[in-house]
Amino acid sequence: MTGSGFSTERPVVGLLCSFDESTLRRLADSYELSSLSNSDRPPGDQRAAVRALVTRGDIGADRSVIASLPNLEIIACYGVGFDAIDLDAARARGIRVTNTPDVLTEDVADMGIGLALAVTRQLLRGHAHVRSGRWPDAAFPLVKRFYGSRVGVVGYGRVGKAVARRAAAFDCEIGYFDIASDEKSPHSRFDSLHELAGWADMLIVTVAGGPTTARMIDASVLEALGPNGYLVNISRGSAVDELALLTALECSRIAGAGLDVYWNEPNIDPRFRALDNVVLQPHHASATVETRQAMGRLMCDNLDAHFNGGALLTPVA
Ligand code: 8YV
Repeated sequence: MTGSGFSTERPVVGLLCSFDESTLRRLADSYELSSLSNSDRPPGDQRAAVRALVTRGDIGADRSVIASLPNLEIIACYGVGFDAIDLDAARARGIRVTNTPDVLTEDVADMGIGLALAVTRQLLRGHAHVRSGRWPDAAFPLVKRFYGSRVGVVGYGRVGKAVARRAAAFDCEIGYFDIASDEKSPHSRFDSLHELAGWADMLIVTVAGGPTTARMIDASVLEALGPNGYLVNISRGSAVDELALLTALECSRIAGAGLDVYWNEPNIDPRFRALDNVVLQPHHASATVETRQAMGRLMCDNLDAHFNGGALLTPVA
């Protein structure tokens, strides 16, 4: 044992959050675990022992956490999005960073289509209507069709393409907006987000988070989407100007929204709770047992590769 209380044989991994059970077991099988998530900063010798940091996409690792771990070698993220990790701070110290792409793509795309169906077909209100016992006295109003609608995919990466594949099975017409053009895509690329929003019945946002996409869905995009249009966001809350979205929903400037992500998670703006034209999810797009286990395996495989001197499987930096 060292002065920090850790065995010197197994690398010490700092945890910024909790993980699914199988991931925690696998981490504990190979590493000494040190919880860093408490607001009380662990003592210096405990921090000095930490050689790897594991975190989630939404939590990331900011400059101050990185600075507090003088012997950090690798940050392994349990998520595809690494916008909350300060890559510059990591790079400046030669700290490696990995994420978990691909394994969550299909589940995230399922959530996109699930929200699209839920908000247009008003599944949650229909459910509440039946459960309330009001059905015999009052017919549930007609809703909006999803099948055959025009779907504008914002961000045409892995998740965007998986959403497009699913929407095609609903006979939707699909257009996309992305800085990169995909020559092989059967779908039309729009030159501007506003044009896409003006054309689409529904925008499904799948972009990566970070400064280049911050607030890209702003009041003018929502205005172009219009009073019959819907917004689904399965990317990052930061991609949407949330105050503009709340106003658009409150004033029926758009028809509705299906949201899995928000600016301030989990303490979302309380105005969302008063709206009946939204379907809200608790940042759960990748949260199936199967996918979370796959994310955990990939995160641990990256850690193992680092400590065994092998090539990282999915490096970000
Ligand atoms: C999860 C995510 O929220 O992969 C991402 O970028 O946002 C999600 O899969 C997260 O990383 C695990 O909690």
